[in-house]
Amino acid sequence: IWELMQTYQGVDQKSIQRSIVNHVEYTLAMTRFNFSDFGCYQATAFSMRDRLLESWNDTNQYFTTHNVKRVYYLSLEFLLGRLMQNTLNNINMEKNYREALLDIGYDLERLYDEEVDPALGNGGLGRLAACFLDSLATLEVPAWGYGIRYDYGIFKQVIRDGYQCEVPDFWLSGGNPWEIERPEVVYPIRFYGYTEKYEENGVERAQWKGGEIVMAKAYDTPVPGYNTFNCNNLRLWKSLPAQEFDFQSFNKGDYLSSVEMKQRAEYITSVLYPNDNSQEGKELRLKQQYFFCSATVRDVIRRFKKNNSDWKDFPKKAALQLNDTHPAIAAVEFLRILIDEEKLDWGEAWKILHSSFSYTNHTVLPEALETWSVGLISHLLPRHMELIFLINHYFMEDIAKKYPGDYQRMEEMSIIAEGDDKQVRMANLCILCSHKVNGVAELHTKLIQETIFKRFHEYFPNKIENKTNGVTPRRWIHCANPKLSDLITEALEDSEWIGELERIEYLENFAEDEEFVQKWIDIKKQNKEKLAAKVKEVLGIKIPVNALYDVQIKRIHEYKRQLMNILYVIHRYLTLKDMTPGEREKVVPRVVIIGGKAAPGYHNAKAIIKLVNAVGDIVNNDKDIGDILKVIFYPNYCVSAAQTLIPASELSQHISTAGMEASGTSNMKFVMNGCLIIGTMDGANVEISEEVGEDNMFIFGARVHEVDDIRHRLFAGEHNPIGKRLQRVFDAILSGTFGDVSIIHPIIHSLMDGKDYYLVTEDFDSYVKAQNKVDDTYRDQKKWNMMSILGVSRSAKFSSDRTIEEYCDSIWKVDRIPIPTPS
Ligand code: 26Y
Repeated sequence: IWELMQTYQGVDQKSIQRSIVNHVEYTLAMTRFNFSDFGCYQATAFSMRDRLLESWNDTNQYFTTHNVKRVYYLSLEFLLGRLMQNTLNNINMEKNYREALLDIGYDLERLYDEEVDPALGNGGLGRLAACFLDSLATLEVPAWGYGIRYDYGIFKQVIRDGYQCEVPDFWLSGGNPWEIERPEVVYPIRFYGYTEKYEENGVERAQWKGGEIVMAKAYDTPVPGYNTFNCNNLRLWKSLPAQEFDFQSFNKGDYLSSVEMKQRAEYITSVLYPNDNSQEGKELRLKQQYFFCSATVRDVIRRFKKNNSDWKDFPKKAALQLNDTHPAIAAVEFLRILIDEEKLDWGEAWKILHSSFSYTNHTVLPEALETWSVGLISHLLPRHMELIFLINHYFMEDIAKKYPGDYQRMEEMSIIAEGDDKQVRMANLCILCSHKVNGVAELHTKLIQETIFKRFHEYFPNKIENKTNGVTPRRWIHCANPKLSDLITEALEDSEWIGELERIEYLENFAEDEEFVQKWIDIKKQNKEKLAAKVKEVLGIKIPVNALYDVQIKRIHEYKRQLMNILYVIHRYLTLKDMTPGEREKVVPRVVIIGGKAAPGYHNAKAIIKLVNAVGDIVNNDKDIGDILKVIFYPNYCVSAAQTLIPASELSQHISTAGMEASGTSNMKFVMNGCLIIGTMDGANVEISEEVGEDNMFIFGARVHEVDDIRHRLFAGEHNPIGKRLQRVFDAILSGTFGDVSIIHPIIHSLMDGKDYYLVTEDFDSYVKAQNKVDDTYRDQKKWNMMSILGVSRSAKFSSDRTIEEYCDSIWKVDRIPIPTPS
């Protein structure tokens, strides 16, 4: 064994080169004398994976031997982004690889661009899961992510004639060198069928039988932490047919239908649903949820049983976190296994379930709260439906005891929404099954306590708590903005801030240091140049570098109010048109960039994309305007695009209607990159303003407590905030100034009719004022840069390391377990 241990992968130049070239020849079967950039990328990734697997194995072995408590993060989405750069930085090998590659004629940065961007998520929720994985590994918490290995990630957005088109993203076409297929880790997963009741030792028991079986196979991706030998795991499940042929139909001579069945099984994990914040209720989606939850729960139980024999110990060994209600059925599956298979009684099983599960809520939007029809669940998962009814029955008994006769309250708290088409409310189910429920920013948590979960908060006063989101400084500062990272390291005289962001506060001392500020300015300029080159390459549009870069990048949604942004841009354009050339020269030049995907079925969001493109077409080609205003719709916004856009931004927009954005996480990334925020008092903006100071942001708009009343008055026609400026903008749109944008006309008309649910017309004036203040401040570059540096120095709270520490302390009760460094 000792001799075999000597094969341990070296970190010197020769070892790295040898392992890359070996992979070129033996893994990729290419000639070592001539290989493409893509081949080199693949071989380099394989050589890195070899190194990761050593620490991955050591870590798991150590955790198993010491029988430690593990965290399991269950999520239907993991929006990882590219892995090579992040991995090299986390394992502190970027320099070694860069030099080793250069020596054989390859440029590491070019290889980074060869990697596909794995996009197994929609937006904030999926990206949060990815940041959490990085922090969990960095903090040496024994933790596994569990999810689905979709064949198709979120669609690629292509713009044709100003409209969004969706192109499938088959991200695995070039292979995936980061994952390890585990053909030995497979579980059978049942669907449909029936339940059979029987008696055993005088106890009535149930068993789920029949239906059809699909197999779940595991694929593992190592998750290295920053500056630690620990390496965690992300396990994703792929569906497979239970057997190559369905012998029954095969024997009947129905060969084709047996192949069809095989395809039906594979279909389960084929595509990520591209909706965020609005549920579709499709059977296939429920199948995905159950498929992945069942495989995960079985896997967790198997691991528990390796070292433990007493079920009571389960909560001491496992904490399962539900990323929104999407994996809610895992709780019921766990209960089913404990009761039907492990033969525990209800009381014991419930206690174990309740002490090990917890749930994060990410939204208050009613259309995003999942419900599934009782009919569908009964058909697909008959035993689970029975268990849900039982859970609800016991709970309703408790409520009736505590509030006799209060039927209204019982109706509100019931898991089942009564009516013609009975529905299961997944959030209510999750709250009941969990010992802790959390919101994702202070304001959001307060809102769920007072509105959607009010009754639950009264009944379980210690259950719902806050865990403000965070983002990983490794990807979002160190990798995305390496020059800024180096400058910070130079000023603080060491690089420990990357793993302990609290240390960044000392940067405050440099906010007025002329030499430092000049370097700060130069870096922003270089990042802007890089973005400008990208925009030229992708869109063929030249954008000036001396303009203020104003960016709004996120999923397109009415509540996020990209519409208000573009209405303001039109106002700015019309105002510029009114000016003399001399007056125009005094205006702060701006490049407005908007990017984001619309859910394929979300008509109004797609109309907004068309409007942005149409405005860009006119403004960008208007000779009067020239370089004073440019309007860019940045296509196919994704994690890798964010890594170029955010470091180049000077102003970013987080302008949702107050109370509607649960947290937002890109706001945090922008602050960390020295970008100022124009925003409403919503989500984590509130906490950002507490940290960086309201004076260092451009805050505007109605506050949460005002929204309902304003909306009511708008709808009742008692209040009309549309002034001359906004009316002129509407007229320009409706009269064809931007060509045929009739797709947006119905939205404009409803705004004019007061049907303005998102308060665009109400907030427009204070938005314009805030924008004027932006221009004034930008003219004073000294002040602007000071605000920028102060923002960065006060951003420590928004590291996901802080968030994860809070989850560990108050929800999961797990310890950090650094594994011993190999000698
Ligand atoms: C039910 C299904 C259609 C669905 C799928 C995805 C519902 C919601 C979602 C995604 C929600 C999401 O991304 N929410 C965002 O979570 C972030 C992380 O907590 C928050 O920062 C952000 O405000 C919130 O919109």
